Amino acid sequence: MDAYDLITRNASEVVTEDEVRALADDPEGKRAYVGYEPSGVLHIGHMLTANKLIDLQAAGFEVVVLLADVHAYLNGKGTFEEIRETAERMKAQFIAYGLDESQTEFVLGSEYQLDESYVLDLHALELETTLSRAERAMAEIKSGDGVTVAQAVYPIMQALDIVYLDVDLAIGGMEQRKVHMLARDTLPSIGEESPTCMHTPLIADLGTGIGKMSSSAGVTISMEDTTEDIEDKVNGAFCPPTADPDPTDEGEERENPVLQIFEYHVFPRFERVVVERPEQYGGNLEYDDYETLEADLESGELHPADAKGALADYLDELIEPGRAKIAE
Ligand code: IYR
Repeated sequence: MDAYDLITRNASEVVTEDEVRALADDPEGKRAYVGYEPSGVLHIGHMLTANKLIDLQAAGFEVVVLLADVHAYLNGKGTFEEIRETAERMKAQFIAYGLDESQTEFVLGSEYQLDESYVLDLHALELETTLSRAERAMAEIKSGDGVTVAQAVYPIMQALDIVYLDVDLAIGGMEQRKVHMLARDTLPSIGEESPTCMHTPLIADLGTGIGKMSSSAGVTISMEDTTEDIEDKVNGAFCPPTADPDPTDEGEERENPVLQIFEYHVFPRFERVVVERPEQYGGNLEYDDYETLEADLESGELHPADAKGALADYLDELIEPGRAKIAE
């Protein structure tokens, strides 16, 4: 796989392709980052962007993980003390998950976001941003009803992080895209460059295939899950024999979350996927790429129950080191 393909694999959106191609041509010393609000334990959403960071490390990028304590505070996630404790625990879980400690810079937002120059630049950017734009940028990020002033400051700070962390590429899930577009539009007004961004897909709700999986509603998979929890959740997942299920009768779009997790979590981390089956049902199936597994599910060669069994095993393996870290 060439550097551009590795850097962009499984991305939903690349802004812009030309800009990422330029970075891929000479990745040495280039910096990419993801920011996370410290909250709870690592779940499958964190792991999806972490997979992208692992790809970027393999492509030669320097990787920065921002543990966004001030952002979590502004979004009502607790006291600073609680948030910082959570940040420490999440850092250990990221390393257990596979982010090489010697190649990853972990930064706490409060290490620089309270500096005078940052605060003055923040105010300059506030002058360039309408309240309605900040509110729109937060639509898929804010917690609770309504938008507080704190939550309106949040995306403006996120834009400024790209400058202060000196990164060449900002990564986030698709729910971050409006914040990144705000950054692209407003940073030039304070004399900074428009940042290059890349967004990873959102995985649908495991049980229904509708909307997006979230830790606050419905079923998610996290590093707190036992092997049995994972088996139960995956067994109960929506998995029709297609990657492109029909919408519901009410017209809601649906995805196949089992296939999505194979595509975005399992294949990026394992060279070969083995679906174990007794000899009487045709014996084991082996896959070197996602597309062949998808085709076999569609054709009926691979039964959803067997696909789920394999998925639970691989997810369990991915989660185990982080689970052990939490238990320490
Ligand atoms: N908005 C993110 C957290 C976050 C991301 C970045 I990239 C920042 O620079 C700051 C905060 C979230 O929703 O978790």
